[in-house]
Amino acid sequence: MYVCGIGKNLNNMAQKRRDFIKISSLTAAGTIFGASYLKSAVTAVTDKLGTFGPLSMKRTPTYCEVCFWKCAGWVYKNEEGKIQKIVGNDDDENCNGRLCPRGTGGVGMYYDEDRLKTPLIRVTGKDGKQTFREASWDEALDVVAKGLQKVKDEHGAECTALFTHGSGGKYFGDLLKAFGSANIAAPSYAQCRGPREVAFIATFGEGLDSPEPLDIRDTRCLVLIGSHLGENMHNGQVQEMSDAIDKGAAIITVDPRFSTAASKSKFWLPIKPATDIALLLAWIHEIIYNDWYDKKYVEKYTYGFDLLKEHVRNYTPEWAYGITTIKPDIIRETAREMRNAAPSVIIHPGRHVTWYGDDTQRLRAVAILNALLGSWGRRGGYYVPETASVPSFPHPEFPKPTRTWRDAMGGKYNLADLALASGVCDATIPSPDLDCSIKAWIVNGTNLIMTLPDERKTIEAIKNLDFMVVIDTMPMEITGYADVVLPECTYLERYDTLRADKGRKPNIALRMPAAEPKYNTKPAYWMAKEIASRLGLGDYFAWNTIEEMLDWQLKQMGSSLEEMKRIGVKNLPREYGGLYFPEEEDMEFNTNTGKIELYSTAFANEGFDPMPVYTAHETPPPGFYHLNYGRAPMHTFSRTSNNPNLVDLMDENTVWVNPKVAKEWGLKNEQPIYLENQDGIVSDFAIKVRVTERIRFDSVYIVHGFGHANKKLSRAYGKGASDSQLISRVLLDPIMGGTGMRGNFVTFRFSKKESEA
Ligand SMILES: Nc1nc2c(c(=O)[nH]1)N[C@H]1C(S)=C(S)[C@@H](COP(=O)(O)OP(=O)(O)OC[C@H]3O[C@@H](n4cnc5c(=O)[nH]c(N)nc54)[C@H](O)[C@@H]3O)O[C@H]1N2
Ligand SMILES: Nc1nc2c(c(=O)[nH]1)N[C@H]1C(S)=C(S)[C@@H](COP(=O)(O)OP(=O)(O)OC[C@H]3O[C@@H](n4cnc5c(=O)[nH]c(N)nc54)[C@H](O)[C@@H]3O)O[C@H]1N2
Ligand code: SF4
Ligand SMILES: [Mo]
Repeated sequence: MYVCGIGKNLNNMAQKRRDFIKISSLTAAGTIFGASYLKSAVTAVTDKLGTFGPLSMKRTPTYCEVCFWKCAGWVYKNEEGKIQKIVGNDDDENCNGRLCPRGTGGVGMYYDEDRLKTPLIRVTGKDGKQTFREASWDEALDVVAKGLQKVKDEHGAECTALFTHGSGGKYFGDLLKAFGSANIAAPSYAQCRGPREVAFIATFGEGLDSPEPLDIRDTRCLVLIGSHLGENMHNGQVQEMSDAIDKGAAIITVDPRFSTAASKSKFWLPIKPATDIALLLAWIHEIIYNDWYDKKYVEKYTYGFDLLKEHVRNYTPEWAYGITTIKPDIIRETAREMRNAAPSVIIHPGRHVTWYGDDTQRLRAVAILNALLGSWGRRGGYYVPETASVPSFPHPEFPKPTRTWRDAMGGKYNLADLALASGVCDATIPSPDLDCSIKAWIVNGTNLIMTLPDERKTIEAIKNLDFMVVIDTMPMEITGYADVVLPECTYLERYDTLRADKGRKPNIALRMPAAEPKYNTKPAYWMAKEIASRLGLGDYFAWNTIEEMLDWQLKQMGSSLEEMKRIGVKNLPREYGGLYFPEEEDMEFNTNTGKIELYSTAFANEGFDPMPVYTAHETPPPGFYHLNYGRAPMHTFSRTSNNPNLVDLMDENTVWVNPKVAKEWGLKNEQPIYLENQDGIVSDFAIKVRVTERIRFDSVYIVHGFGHANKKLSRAYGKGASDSQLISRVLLDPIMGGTGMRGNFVTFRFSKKESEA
């Protein structure tokens, strides 16, 4: 397809497109996109689970933890009390009653016989080799409390840190704050959406968070810049995108790869990697110089329009063509498409946006384009979300730490609004510039070895620690380096905090156990409370049982635990009436000027370009290709690659190679090959080649989360290659410290030996 030309209007190519997508090995998920797709994919997974019982089976409410869209659902059990299936809750806006394949396959997390089964204490050196002895909970928790207390006594509580992803973060976060540290970091910020949040805060005065407040269902034009919805299975967005397509919305996909979303698009722009800012500037130029922007809106709400107009004067489509390889007429045509749909147009802000180190500026360009088209606060654009406010169970005030992670950043990244996981990792490696390097890590629900770029650095940091405890459900790579491993039961076996997501309506959802914890596993809230009481911090966890805490919270909100057990999800009325789109009202923006800042005063104050500029990035040397990576619909990061149900759908990743490149190298489909990056790092395992037109000749593509090196993962071990291992070059975003991960190049090696020679 790529050879057909740059940026073709794909409207007349439907048949070819269908043929094209058939070659996808994404099975059902790649071929059918809409509601029927979701149903068929769900059936595919549930069929693997065996027979369904009657719908009179006992059901308990939950919200999903297979990814962080947190769809609410019902867990069904058969007569013997065995968990049979999970289905979506009809009242939940995140899923509208339908889970994605991963959510349905969440049952596999519960049944996975490779799970962590009992607390573990290290017996040999910190080598990642997973040599532990089994311990009782009492002993393991004592060791954790002592390990943390020793660091506090010797270095201060500020030298401890929490890395977390998922619901346990609340409890371990409270524990750490009570202990006296504010170093709470999640890789879902500096390795994911951080640059986007900073760019939108600078422009509109607020970040987007999750779920993003995008009115996709009513949009008339959706522009996806590397957001591969359909492979990125964030449920509500995928459903709304298929609804929008059914209603005739135009999709414009900018992606060097022919993604599933591209196959559903009116326009596919196979951009040269790392050049998106040039395309965005050319679009801004077209919208402004053709007078296609929303004049009333821009006049009323924005700051810096004249400066922006001058700034983009020379960024013509012809200029961008030379950089992006997207033809000028396609740039013009797509700009017109957006303008025709405005204000019901969404330039999608993306989510995993840490690509090339200038990501905050790219997302600023995205935010500016949305502002010019007037889509913020408009139907079919960005809606105004509301969040339910859940009262905190009473506890003493947290102490104020004397130092925080910010003090370890050397005055950099002041615009980062959350802690940087990569920054806290760096601050663990002793340096003369630091008052104290971090000495103890609590790692909850994040496989840092595969999540942070440059694993060599992560391992070096860990080796400098006095103490590390890992809380996980599976023997993932990170557990191999822990002093103590605490096995958490899965989300199907526990209560958790109420889900209070933002949305068109404020809402809450309950997760409660559908089954007793298997093996000798426990919920995170219990572990945190036990550790707190050993550290003399029991007052911060003053509830006796989590049921008591939840019931207290719910009663403050006019509900009860008993009600939530029955309904699972409760949608609350909007506090300020029914307006998701206050277009006729005056909007206010929490920026320095009170306006939407096309010219960012906050960036100018910090010495950064107040308006986005394009800078060229390195291109691959001869014989090397951009290492491009992304999602598969049936897997989440590295967390599902051992899940028996999901492994049935996809058990390894492949490396996508353009036919031209395959010919040059003599590569055949299914041929196992090693990948070597620009720093001489060779993938631990061979990965099978997939020859496909769907990838540009200057790039290869692999799905993230495979290539596990831990033998205790019996299904995932040695399957495919790990992108994380090959991401050794990090392009740091100077504005907020995000770790750009797409500046890595790989070449092919026919054997592991050849590259070692
Ligand atoms: N190379 C590379 N790196 C990336 C990305 C990429 O695409 N490529 N993506 C980035 C993005 S967008 C993000 S958001 C981050 C995600 O990063 P992470 O959230 O760290 O993702 P996972 O690697 O899946 O790690 C999740 C860990 O949680 C464990 N776990 C699962 N369920 C539970 C539970 O109920 N309790 C506990 N305690 N543990 C549980 C899993 O076993 C696993 O070890 O990674 C970022 N890093
Ligand atoms: N199934 C599934 N869905 C998920 C997740 C999961 O693990 N599994 N994780 C969730 C999370 S936390 C996140 S953050 C999101 C991540 O998903 P997204 O935010 O949608 O996407 P990315 O991972 O950033 O980007 C992947 C796409 O970017 C394209 N790309 C690569 N280089 C370039 C470039 O230079 N320019 C452009 N325009 N495109 C480029 C790739 O070809 C690929 O299609 O997915 C979410 N949804
Ligand atoms: S999108 Fe899928 S995996 Fe994510 S929370 Fe929803 S059902 Fe679970
Ligand atoms: Mo993410």
